[in-house]
Amino acid sequence: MSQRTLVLLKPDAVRRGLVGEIIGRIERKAGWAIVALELRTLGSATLEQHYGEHRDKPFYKPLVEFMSSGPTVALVVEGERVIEGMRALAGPTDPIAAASGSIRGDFGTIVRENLIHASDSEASADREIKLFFPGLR
Ligand code: D4T
Repeated sequence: MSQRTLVLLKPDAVRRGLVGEIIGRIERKAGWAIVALELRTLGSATLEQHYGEHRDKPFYKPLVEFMSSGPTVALVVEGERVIEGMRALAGPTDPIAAASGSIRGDFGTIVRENLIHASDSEASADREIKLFFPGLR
């Protein structure tokens, strides 16, 4: 089942020089392909839409501040079961609980600065791809 998913390499990943390492892991998954990629600093309008479900949570404001604190790499990855697969590659939200071998498990310690976002369902992927790459066919 070929799918597309929206991936963000968050400002901590860019600042720490981990973009090549993380993209390399994505590229090495057999049959997956990057079909869109852009470096950009996210504004509050985009982040309000992207993280709208968390608007009322105590971590929302610091999360938006962190996510707009520097450039992010946004990409769309296409391939077999890529939505589930990218979540597995990333590891769970809390990097301390994430297994070694996952991106968050190998490089993270802080929940907010957990390096990477990947869409969590087909509905989220559709919505997020339209938000970040409205012209993508
Ligand atoms: P994203 O959406 O960035 O891929 O992360 P997850 O899908 O793994 O986790 P999430 O939606 O629950 O959280 C979104 C984002 O908020 C940060 N966060 C989360 C935080 O700063 N403090 C917290 O307590 C939680 C739960 C990290 C990811």
